Amino acid sequence: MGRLIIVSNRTPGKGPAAGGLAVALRKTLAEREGFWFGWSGKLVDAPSSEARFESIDGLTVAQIDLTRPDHHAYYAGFSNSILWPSFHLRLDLATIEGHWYEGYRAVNQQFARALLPHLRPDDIIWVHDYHLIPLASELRNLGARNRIGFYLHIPFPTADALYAIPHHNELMRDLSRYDLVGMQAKRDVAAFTEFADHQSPSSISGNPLKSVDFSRSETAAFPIGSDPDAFASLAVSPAATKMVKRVERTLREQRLILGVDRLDYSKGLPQRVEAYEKLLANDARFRRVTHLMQIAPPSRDSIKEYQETSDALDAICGRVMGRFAEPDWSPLTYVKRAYGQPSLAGLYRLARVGLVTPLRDGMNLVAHEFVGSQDPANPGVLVLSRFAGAAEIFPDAIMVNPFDTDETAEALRMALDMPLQERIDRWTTLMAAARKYSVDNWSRNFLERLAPATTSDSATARR
Ligand code: ADQ
Repeated sequence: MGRLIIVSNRTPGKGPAAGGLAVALRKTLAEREGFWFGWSGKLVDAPSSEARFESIDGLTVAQIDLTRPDHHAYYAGFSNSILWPSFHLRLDLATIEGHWYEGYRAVNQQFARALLPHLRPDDIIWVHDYHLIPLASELRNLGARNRIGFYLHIPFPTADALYAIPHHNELMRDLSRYDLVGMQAKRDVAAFTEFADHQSPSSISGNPLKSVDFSRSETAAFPIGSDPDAFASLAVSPAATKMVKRVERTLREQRLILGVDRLDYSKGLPQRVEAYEKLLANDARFRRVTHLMQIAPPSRDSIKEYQETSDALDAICGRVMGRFAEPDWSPLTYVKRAYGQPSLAGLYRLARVGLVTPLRDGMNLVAHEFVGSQDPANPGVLVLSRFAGAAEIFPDAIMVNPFDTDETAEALRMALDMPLQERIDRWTTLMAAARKYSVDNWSRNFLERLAPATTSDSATARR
């Protein structure tokens, strides 16, 4: 079995891995040998294509440094001000500066040059996310013949949004040079296929994609997940219980509605608070007995649109407080900080409602983590956006259109009024789906498809 080389924008740092994804990939690496390659986090004056290897908590990591201008164009620029908003169908928030593409391409070339000397012919390479779409092309241009897979963690855009991206035809050509392209949801594969099919000879003449040959590249959905049983244990761990006790003291008998998200415009945070405001305005019986807690650590805050989202959330939280708070009751808590997984698991379990209402999301792991953390005898209810990839695998959530705050308010009412037996029935099905789509199964399925030899190796081993 060949080694596995994982490539992502950043490599995991020291200390306990923050997310389930990093834990799962580390586990896969430990089983197969190989290393994790990415940017070190350091900005330097002169570009270098020398990778530095080190062992971090038993994981072999190879890193390169980037120059400040290259990093700006590649990361804050092309990746997060063009690709992220366009792939999330927010062209209104995109800043289309075509020249950023050069920095994006240059960094991908630098990754390829630094990685190539360390590759063996039978290494399997697994590239992660929109920052690195051109990496297979750049490696192949340098002569790499390895199996290379790509996984997109965010949604794939509709054709119109894709056309708005500078150099979109090169990016599609880049995708065609992977052996396997993995997407989160069937929705994404359908959008990709529709786009790829346009290049057939019978389509509109002059289509710039006419010459892209997708015949050697396979595209399929591999829905990512969490480790729901690990969350079930974490949720009753001493660290979780400590957090739960603190919050219970201030909540008293109020029922908790919980949101946990990076502070990102794709997550629909102002709309969510507005829906809660409507719940309180429409039905006085929910005042004084419910509490919304929104945990939203800032992210990418050098980008103007992220600061504006933060301001919008500040404003609406202030408005709801001003409108409904009383000297002895506060309708919401808004915390702009990150917490460890045990604390989050405890809060998920304490919540009567998990409010996961992104306007568009690749999968949404918070939905998975919320399901995993519930008490089977008294589970909470998941209110979920139909525009999260998670909607495809969690049909037993209460599904909402997050743009329609009246509908979300009504979903909150249903969730808060839901009888115990219905909560148990819905959760049982959700938990079965969270287990089926666990992060371990995700990585195994992807790698088995990327490197079929692995399948026969493991089949032989089982016999
Ligand atoms: P994200 O946009 O970051 O991920 P999500 O899938 O919800 O969104 O993952 C967020 C992770 O960060 C979760 O593991 C969550 O526990 C953690 N997190 C959130 N708020 C936190 C807080 N306050 N403190 C600590 N941890 C917090 C992208 C895509 C998603 C896709 C994932 C994985 O946008 O659609 O599901 O990658 O592919």
